[in-house]
Amino acid sequence: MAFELPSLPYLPNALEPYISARTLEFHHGKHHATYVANTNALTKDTPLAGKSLEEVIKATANDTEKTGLFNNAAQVWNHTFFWNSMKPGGGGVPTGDIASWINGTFGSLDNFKEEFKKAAVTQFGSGWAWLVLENGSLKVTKTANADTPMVHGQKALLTCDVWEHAYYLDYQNRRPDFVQAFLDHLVDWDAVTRALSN
Ligand code: MN3
Repeated sequence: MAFELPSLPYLPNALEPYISARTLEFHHGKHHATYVANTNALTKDTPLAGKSLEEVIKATANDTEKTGLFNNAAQVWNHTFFWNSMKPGGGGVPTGDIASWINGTFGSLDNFKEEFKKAAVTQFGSGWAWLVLENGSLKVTKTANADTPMVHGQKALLTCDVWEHAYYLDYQNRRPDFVQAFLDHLVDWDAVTRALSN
């Protein structure tokens, strides 16, 4: 069974003015779709056909002959997770256990946002900023290109795509402004809570 491009969990214009419909349509309909098509082409008629996306990612993570497949499969997963890290009317203040965890780990929500923003802005070139669970603790990380927490023994809780295609149409070179808008207006804290209990 081939992999399929998942639908966006909201309409393409739902995240405006922070992410335009034009950006989301290109990002989901072209970039994400291409990663899905490439993953299908590279697994077709191989022993990895029929495996889950997570299985394909873990099986290829340390195989230098499968870098192309790893990059595409991990990008499929990362993008689906990114769409689900956001919601219209997001941002704001988390509640419940995740709020206590954030405060206990980073001191305050503002400190967490500063640390996440720093990771996002200092990722040189393409990549991702993450909030992850590692050995029972919250941690802010960044990864390059398609790299993804699951191959580093971490559970992803939240991510922001900092490849230029994620923000260039709306923010040009102003990555810090995009990340600030993501944190202030788009983060779905309920999705973080769900990821934590998965
Ligand atoms: Mn992207």
